[in-house]
Amino acid sequence: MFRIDEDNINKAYEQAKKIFSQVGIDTDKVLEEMDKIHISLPCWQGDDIVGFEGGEGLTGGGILVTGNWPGRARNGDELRQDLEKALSLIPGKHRVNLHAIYAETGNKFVDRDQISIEHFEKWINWAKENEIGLDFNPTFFSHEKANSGFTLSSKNKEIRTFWINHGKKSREIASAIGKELGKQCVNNVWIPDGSKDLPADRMEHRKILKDSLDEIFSVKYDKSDILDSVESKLFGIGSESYVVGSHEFYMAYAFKNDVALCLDMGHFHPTENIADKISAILTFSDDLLIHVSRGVRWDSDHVVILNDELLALTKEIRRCNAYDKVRIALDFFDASINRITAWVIGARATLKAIMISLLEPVHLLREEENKGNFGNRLALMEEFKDLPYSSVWDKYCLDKGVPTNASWLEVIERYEEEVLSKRK
Ligand code: RNT
Ligand code: ZN
Repeated sequence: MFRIDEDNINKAYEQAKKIFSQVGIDTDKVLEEMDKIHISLPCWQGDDIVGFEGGEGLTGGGILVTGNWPGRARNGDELRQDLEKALSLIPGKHRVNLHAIYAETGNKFVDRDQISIEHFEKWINWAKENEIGLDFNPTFFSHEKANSGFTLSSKNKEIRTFWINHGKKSREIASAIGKELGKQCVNNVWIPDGSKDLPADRMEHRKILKDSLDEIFSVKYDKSDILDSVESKLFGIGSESYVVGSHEFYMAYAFKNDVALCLDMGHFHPTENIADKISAILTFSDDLLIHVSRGVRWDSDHVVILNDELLALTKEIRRCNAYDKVRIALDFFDASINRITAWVIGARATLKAIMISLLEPVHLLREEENKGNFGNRLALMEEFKDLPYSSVWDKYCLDKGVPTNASWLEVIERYEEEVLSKRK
């Protein structure tokens, strides 16, 4: 597999360092800044969002996993083993994002309104051993009480109460995880509620959702343990005409109630880029969660790659000087390729985009902007596109002790042979 040898990586880095210093960028400092970046890996990419409840797997929710690559993780031990493999191929120290359905309840069935911190003991111990943070999500899908298409916004009181209790349990768990690990745990609420065809009453469900959220968030926790967030969506499969938790709904809710907003890159109009929204939101809020994803036609969750949308996002975070305010969580799921490969592609692409944003000579762009010379500004943006970013990236991988270039694929090939292929 493609790999530049160590000597050449070091030489190329020294060269790149000089080039970047000519445009006022200190590459050594950027490498240090990268140490402060911790992105969250979606545990659900490892098992096609099946979870450990022993049910039939992902159902409803307007999300869909396709593909049948062999080797899906079937339990907590396998999932953690796979995550460790993925993390070993990603430079830096990162986080893992859990969903409530990844509770480990032994052989006992525990419904979602009954789960508690003890069911995440193994995850917590594992996170401690690996010195990583954990994030959390209540799971409002793949459950008989979600079959009507409505959960927190359901007109049925019994159903709604069940999900409110699940939301409360999840926050309790998330804050306990944050406390245990000494690292703030982001607890993100996303619900699938909506309808395939035109509703006659859009208002009622939104009022109910507001009340349900009020109840869930009425319990106060220490913000150093938990950051609450709410995630909007434009449409999903089976909710094409109406989504209760729309962008406007949650933006208003978040600002009024001091919870963070979550923007998922795949949850807006196909030509709408969320990069422009960051400065608008951060004018009014100190926190923002981004679900880094890739929308393709009607699917909002393809594996993230280094494309223009991703670069627009990271450059904007950098230009807002907001890497300490914006939490970055990957959100994708693809079962048609090796699942560990999927994690590593998405994580490396995101980190590369972050690094490129930190290496961009923004001050020179601003200089032209402040002079009013927008032609120069645009020209410089174009010229800066081919600065030797890859030489700094290779050095970063080398320094962090992870495989450089495409050589990580050899590790996956071996793992597939030795571990995944034996999962029958
Ligand atoms: C679904 C949302 C949500 C999920 C995860 C599994 O459209 O993006 O974030 O992807 O909770
Ligand atoms: Zn998402």
